[in-house]
Amino acid sequence: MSHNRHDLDVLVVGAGMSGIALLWNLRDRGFSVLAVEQCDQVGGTWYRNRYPGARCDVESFDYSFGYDDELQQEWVWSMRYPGQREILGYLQHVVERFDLSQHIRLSTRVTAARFDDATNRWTVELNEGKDVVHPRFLVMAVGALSAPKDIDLPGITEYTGTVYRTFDWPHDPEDLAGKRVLVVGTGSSGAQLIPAIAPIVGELYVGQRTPGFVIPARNRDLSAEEITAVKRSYTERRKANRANPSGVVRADNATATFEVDEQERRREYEARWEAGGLSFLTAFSDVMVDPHANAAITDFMRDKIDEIVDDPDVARHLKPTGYHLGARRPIVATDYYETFNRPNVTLVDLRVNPISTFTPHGVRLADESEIDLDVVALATGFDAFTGSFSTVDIRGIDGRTLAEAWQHGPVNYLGLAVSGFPNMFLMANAGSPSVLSNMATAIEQHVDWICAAFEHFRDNGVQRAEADPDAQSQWTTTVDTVARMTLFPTDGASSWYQGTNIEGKASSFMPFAGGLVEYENALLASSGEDYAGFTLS
Ligand code: NA7
Repeated sequence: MSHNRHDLDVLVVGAGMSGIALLWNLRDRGFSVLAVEQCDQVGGTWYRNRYPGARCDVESFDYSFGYDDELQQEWVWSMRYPGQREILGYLQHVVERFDLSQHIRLSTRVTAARFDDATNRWTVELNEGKDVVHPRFLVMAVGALSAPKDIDLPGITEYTGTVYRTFDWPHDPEDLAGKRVLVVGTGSSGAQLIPAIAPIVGELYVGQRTPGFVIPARNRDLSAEEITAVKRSYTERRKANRANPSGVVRADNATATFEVDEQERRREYEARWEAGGLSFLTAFSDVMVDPHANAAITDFMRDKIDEIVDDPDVARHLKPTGYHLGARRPIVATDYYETFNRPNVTLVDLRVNPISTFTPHGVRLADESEIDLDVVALATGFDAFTGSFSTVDIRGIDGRTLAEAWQHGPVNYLGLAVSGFPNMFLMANAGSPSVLSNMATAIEQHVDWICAAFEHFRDNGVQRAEADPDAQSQWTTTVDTVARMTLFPTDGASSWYQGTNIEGKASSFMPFAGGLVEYENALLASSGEDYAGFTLS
C-alpha cells in the first residue's frame, strides 16, 4: 500500500490489540492512517508470548472489542479465559474481516521520530531510514509489556543448551518431552508455563526468587447456554464494564473485611477461591487499601498453600511474605501449587540458594550443587511501560529526546500526551489505568477519546495539540497521590509497576491507580472544556 508521504493523518506504532483497535476506528472515521508493526504478523503481545500455557487473566467475553455487534454476536470463545492462540486468532480475524491489512505494514520498525515545528508534522523513520513518513499525528500503541528485561543471569553465555524466553517463544520449539528444564521467574508468565510443561518434561526445576500470590483460574469450557446469555445482553455488558473501575464487572463486595466475623470472612474468601480469578481481590472493599485487611486475605492464601502442597518445606518456600497482595501483579494460573506435588518438579529457592553461575551443561548454585539441563526457560519479565519507547529515538520540540523528558519517569498529561512532544499520543500505557484494568476496556476508552479529539481537531482546523507543562505536572502528581492512597507502592519487593524490577530505572508508580471511572471523568473534564490542559493551534 502506498501513502502520499505528506498526507498521512495518523501513524499508529504497533499492531497489537491497541493498534488494531485504533486503526480500525480511525479508518472508519475517514482518517488516512497507517499502522506499522515490527513483527511479521499482527497481534503484539499475543503474537509474541506463545509459550505453553499463555493465557489472559481477563475472561474471554470481556477481553474483546465491542465496536461491532455482528462481530461479537458471531465470534465464539471456547473457554472462560482465552488462550494465546485463540486471542491471536481473534485479532487476525478482526484485521481480515474489517479489511485492515491494507493499512498495516508488517516487519516495519519505527527507528526514529522527530517533530517538525514548521510543518506541525512528525518525520518518522522506518527501518533505519529505508522509508520515511510524515504523519500529522503519531500514536504510540507500543504496549506496556513489550520490551523484555535484559538477561542478568551470571554465566548464561557459557551455557550451551537451549535458552527460550517466554516473551518470544519460538514457533517451532524443540520437543520438551523427557527434557531437563529450568524455568527462571515465577511471575504470571512463569506461573502459567510451569504447570503447562510439568507433565511433559523429564525434570522441571523452578528457579524462584520472589514467591507470588497465585490465585486459581478455574478455567473451563464455556457452555452454549452461557454464550447465548452473554450475547443477548452484550451491549449492556460492555457498558457495565466501562462503568466499573477495573473495566470489567466483578463481584465487588462493598463490605469491609472486619465488618464481618472470622467465620463469615473465611466463607467469602473460600467462595471466591473456588470461583477462581481476580474477583478474589475484591472479596472485601478494603483489601487494596487497608494493610490489616490485606494481611487477613493473604493469611488465607498461605493456609491454602499449606493445604495444597504435600511437602511442608516446599510449601514454606512457596509462601509470599513481606509484601501485600496486589502490590505486585497478582497471578492467576491453573494447578500452580499442585504442580509442586509432582515427583519430577523441584523448587529451587534462589533467595536461599542463588545461582552462582551457568555452566556449559547446566547451572551451579551457591551451595556448589550442580543441575544438568537441556533447556533454560526465562520468564524474567519486562522493562514495563517505558521499555518499548526507549528503542526509538523520539525527539520533540528543539530536538529534545523523550528519554530526556522521561529521565525521572514517564511524565505525561492524562496518560495521553507529553509536554514538548506535540501531536504525539500514547495508548494504554503509563499515566492511565492500562495494566491495572481490563486492557480491552482501557483501550476502548483511549480509542474513543483519541477518535473524538482527532475529529474535533479536523473540524476546527487544529494542526497542533500539545500538553501544557502545568497540566502535565498536575496529572503526574495526581497519578502519584492516587497510588499512595492504595497499598500498591508500599512494598520493598521489586515490581514492574514501579520500575524497581529493572536495575537503574527511575522509580515511580506508573499506571493510574484510580480506576477507569475516575479516569474517564478526568478525560471528559478536559475534552468537555475544549481540551483543557492542551494548547491547540
Ligand atoms: P514478572 O511478573 O516481572 O515476573 C518476572 C519474574 O522473573 C519474577 O519472578 C522475577 O523475580 C524473576 N526474575 C527476574 N530476573 C531474575 C533473575 N535475574 N533471577 C531470578 N529471577 C528473576 O514478568 P511476567 O512475564 O511473569 O509477567 C509480566 C506481566 O505480563 C504479567 O503481570 C501480566 O500482566 C502479563 P523477582 O520478582 O524480581 O524477585
